[in-house]
Amino acid sequence: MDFKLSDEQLAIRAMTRDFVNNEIMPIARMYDEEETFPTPIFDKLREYGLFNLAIPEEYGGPGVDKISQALIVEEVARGCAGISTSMEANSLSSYPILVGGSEELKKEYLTRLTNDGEYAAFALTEPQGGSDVMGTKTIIERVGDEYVINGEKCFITNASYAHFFVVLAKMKGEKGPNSFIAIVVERDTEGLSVGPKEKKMGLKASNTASVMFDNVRVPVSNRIGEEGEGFKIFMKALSFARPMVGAQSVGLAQGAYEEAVKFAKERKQFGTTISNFQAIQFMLADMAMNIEAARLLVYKAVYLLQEGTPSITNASFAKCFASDTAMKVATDAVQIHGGYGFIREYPVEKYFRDAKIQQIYEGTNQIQRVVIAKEILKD
Ligand code: COS
Repeated sequence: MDFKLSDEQLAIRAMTRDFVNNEIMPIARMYDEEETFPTPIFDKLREYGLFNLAIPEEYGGPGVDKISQALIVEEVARGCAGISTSMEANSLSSYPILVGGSEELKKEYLTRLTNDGEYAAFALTEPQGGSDVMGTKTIIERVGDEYVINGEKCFITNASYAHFFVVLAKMKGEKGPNSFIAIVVERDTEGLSVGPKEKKMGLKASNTASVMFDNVRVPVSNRIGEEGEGFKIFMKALSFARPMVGAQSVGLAQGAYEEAVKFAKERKQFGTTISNFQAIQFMLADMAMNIEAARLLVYKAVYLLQEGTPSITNASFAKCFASDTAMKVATDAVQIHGGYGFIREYPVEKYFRDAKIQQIYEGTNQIQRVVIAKEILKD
């Protein structure tokens, strides 16, 4: 057993940390206030090889290993979880193609993300429910050499900027896990429209919108895998994505914790810095301990991905524990700041708002527990 990062992984982390300190920390608040999409940051991340992290070199990606991907996501989220969320939307959209796509699909769509600088969006959640994937209402029907799609997806990251969507839809008249098709849909297809940008509590640098499909015709060649494989392809994709949400939560927690330590060492009450009070020390100690535990769960889950043995349970452990930790750490970081934690001048207010969604997206933490329990109780 070896807890050491390789020299290359340490170098990637150091480079990303520098990038985040110089390029993201200073502008995170501005993007949060203005709620604009940080295209210039994404262009720079691309230049540095810190974008499209899931895509192998053969398709123009940086080809980083999974641990390095997690380290990069962690560092970027320490600066801004809105930026890391939109950054990783291309990875999330790549997973179904990497898991189940033909070589032609991989070459066409993954290289458009890398070489052509495009954006993609992962379209799973629907207005009627995001947790119950089997209850998907978007319908897909084969007509000759095409599929016709009707339905609506909501809360779709980067929808306003996506050049194409990776969509899960249910075959007309079919039921059960084998009734789904995963498919790539071009943005400019007739009948596809994107709703207005959502106004959110946090992650304001990240774009979120609905996508509507009104008799959208898509060539059969855009299907990912076979008819009936869509559900499992999307579930497998989530097993790759959830550990990275865990990494993001660790980074966010780390950022909030560092702010809390700094403030506690500066703020004076009763003639001494508040870091000298045990009430504050215990909160800081719990933060440090839980962040470390979350980080180890995340690294274990990404290590299993890297080994080619993704674990559904470990992915859910990592996502659930790390995001609960991020929420708790951000809450306590605000508490340590007292009244200053509640005003926008201090970064902990943003960490607090950004933390909440970590417990909700890519499967709520209640769903993660459902997934874990199913695996425990399986024959
Ligand atoms: N990898 C591979 N196969 C998987 C899988 C995974 N991660 N998860 C489920 N499957 C398989 C199951 O093994 C089962 O296969 P068989 O029929 O061959 O036995 C099939 O898929 C159906 O699975 P299950 O019976 O568990 O489906 P349910 O409808 O009961 O529940 C949950 C599935 C709740 C786990 C699923 O709907 C889920 O993860 N929901 C949350 C989705 C989510 O994250 N939404 C937010 C998206 S924002 S990006």
